[in-house]
Amino acid sequence: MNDDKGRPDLRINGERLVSSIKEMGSIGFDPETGGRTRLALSDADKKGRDLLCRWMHEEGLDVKIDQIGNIFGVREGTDPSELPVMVGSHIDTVRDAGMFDGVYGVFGGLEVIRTLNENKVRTRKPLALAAFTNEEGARFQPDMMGSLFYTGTVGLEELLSSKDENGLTAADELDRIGYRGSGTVRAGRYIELHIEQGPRLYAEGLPIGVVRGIQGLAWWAGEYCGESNHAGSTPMDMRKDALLGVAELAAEAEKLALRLGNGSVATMGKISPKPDIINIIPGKCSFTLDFRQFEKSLFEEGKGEIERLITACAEKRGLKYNFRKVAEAPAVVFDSGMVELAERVSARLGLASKRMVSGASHDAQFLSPFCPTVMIFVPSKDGRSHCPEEWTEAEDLENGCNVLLHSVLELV
Ligand code: HGY
Ligand code: MN
Ligand code: MN
Repeated sequence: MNDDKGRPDLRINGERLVSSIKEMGSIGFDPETGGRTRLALSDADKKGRDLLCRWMHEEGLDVKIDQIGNIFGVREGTDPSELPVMVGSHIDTVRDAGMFDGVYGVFGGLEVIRTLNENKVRTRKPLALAAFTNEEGARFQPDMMGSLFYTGTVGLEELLSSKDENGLTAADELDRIGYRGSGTVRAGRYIELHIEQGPRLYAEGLPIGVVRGIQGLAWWAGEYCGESNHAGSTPMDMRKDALLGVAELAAEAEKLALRLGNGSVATMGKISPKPDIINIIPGKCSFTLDFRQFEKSLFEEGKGEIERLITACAEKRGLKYNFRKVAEAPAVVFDSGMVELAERVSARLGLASKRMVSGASHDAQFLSPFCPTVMIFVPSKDGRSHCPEEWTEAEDLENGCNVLLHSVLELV
């Protein structure tokens, strides 16, 4: 059946989409926390990859794995000289994650392909489904490793030499789970469907966000070194407490984000005092910092200030310090034609949308300079994400996936 412009008037199968997301959500599930953990290149990530590849094969896709473990499934078009329209996201998770972050974009893309297949729709251009390696950066930094490699932004050797906290390299883990390949698929355009992971769509009761850009992200890992000593017998004015220096740094980073304003955010997500014992003054303390901002000059100012604060908070207490930047993704503005396409399709489907900037980083951030790119967001209940409470209603998942389907149909 076609619409009045001759386009196939299809709808995706919402129940099938939700059941696929739930099946992936059972991999790495922890009943105690209610979350699931599929850190990149772990056994759980391998199980998730195996499931995705099986489903890709069942849809007749040509599955290719590249040198960093990115998975591509290609549905061929009638004109082999055309570059594919690519859709996708990631299936790795943070620790104790919800089931939608990343998976929605991958299985939303798979649902589009299933819908085209069951309706026997042939397209001129190929359609490629991508699952990028280590988008989250929860185990190996930098995050968005798969798209950094795919777009040639960072070299393979540098990425593969990244170590997790146990000293295991990405290269060894990629080999261990059997996902180091040699294929690739070039994208002509890229669309990433994702949950918003923030509060705006849910608060405004809007079903669709059309993402016009993504804010810049910078991550650091550092360590302060002072002196371990007895908690009872060391007077307060004779201490070199590394944890206190880090605590002050966390508070200063918050003040900085508030002072810069304009959506600036700063987070110390991880600290690790040593020896981590109740009656010992922490002689060492490692930490991470995450700073984000959309506007270029404020992003630059914030990054400089963070590095100044790391130095100042250590020196104030006579602590030694070291730190390095472990990830950086500049802000991007998406292709206006792709943004307008997603808006037009939403309106045609009777779905209200708003243009927005993404607070979270995504592989689309690196695909964007490489080929015309856009993202489609759906609401996250109460703006919760990167936690077990992450939730998106089935109707919203279905709506977003229909916007993806019809955006794809206009491009292929
Ligand atoms: O935005 C994030 O923290 C993630 O790496 N995508
Ligand atoms: Mn994600
Ligand atoms: Mn995430």
